[in-house]
Amino acid sequence: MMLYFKEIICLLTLLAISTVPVPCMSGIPVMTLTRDPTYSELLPTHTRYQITSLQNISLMDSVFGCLLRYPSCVGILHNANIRLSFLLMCYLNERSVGRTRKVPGWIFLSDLNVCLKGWVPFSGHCYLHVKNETDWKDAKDICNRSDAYLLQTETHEEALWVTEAFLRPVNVVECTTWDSCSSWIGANDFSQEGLYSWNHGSDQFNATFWYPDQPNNYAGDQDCAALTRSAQLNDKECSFKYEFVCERDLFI
Ligand SMILES: [Ca+2]
Ligand SMILES: [Ca+2]
Repeated sequence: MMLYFKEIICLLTLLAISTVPVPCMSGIPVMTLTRDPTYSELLPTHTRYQITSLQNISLMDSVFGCLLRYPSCVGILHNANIRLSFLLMCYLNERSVGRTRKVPGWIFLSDLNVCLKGWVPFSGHCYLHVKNETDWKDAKDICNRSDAYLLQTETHEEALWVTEAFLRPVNVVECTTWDSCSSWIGANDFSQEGLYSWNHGSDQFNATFWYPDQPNNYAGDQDCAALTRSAQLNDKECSFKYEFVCERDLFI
C-alpha cells in the first residue's frame, strides 16, 4: 500500500508539469511528462501510432495509464474540454501532425527522458538517425559502440514510423531512384543465400514487407538488407553507403 502511495505522490509531482526531472522511486520508469507547446493545439495525422483512446477521462488518469499500464506510451494528447485522451507510442513531429486540423483545447505532453539525448522513443525502444552514409558493417559497428544495434524492423508499423520520422521523402532531388536514400537495417543473408536473419539477438526474421521482386541478390552480390523510403525492404551490396538508424532499449 505504501508503495502505491509513493507512486501516486510521484505522479502528482509530474502533473505539476515541472521542467526539472523529478526523481521517482526505483521500480517504476523515471519519466517526466512535459507539455510541448509546439503541438499544443494540433491533432496527429496518423492514427496508427495511437495505443488507445480514453474517453471521459482526466489528464491525471491519462498520465497514470501512460506510465503504468502501457510500456510503449511516450506521449499523451489530451483535451480537457471534451475529456478525451489519446495515448501515443511516439512523439508528434512535423510530419505526423495535421496543421490544417487545428482544434482548440488540446495539449500534448511528451516524455523527455526515456531515451538518451538525441535518441527518439517509439513503442518501447529508442532510435538514433545517423545521417553519415556508410557501408553496412561500419553502420553495425557504430551502433554497437553506442550499446545499440543496427535498426531491427520486425513489424511494418515500426518500418513505417522509422521511414516517416527519419528518411527523406520520395522525390526529393538527391533521391532519384526507388532504393536511393534508404537506411541500413540489421539483417543479412551471410550464412545462407536468400535466408535473411537479424544480426542482433535471437528474434526470427519474419519481415515480409520486401519491395516487389526483392530480395533479388542482384549480380549475385546483395547480402545486406535496407529499408527503403516506401517502408519496404531491399537487399543491397553490403559495401554500398547508406545512412542508417541505431536502435536500443528504453533508457530506464
Ligand atoms: Ca544475397
Ligand atoms: Ca536488391
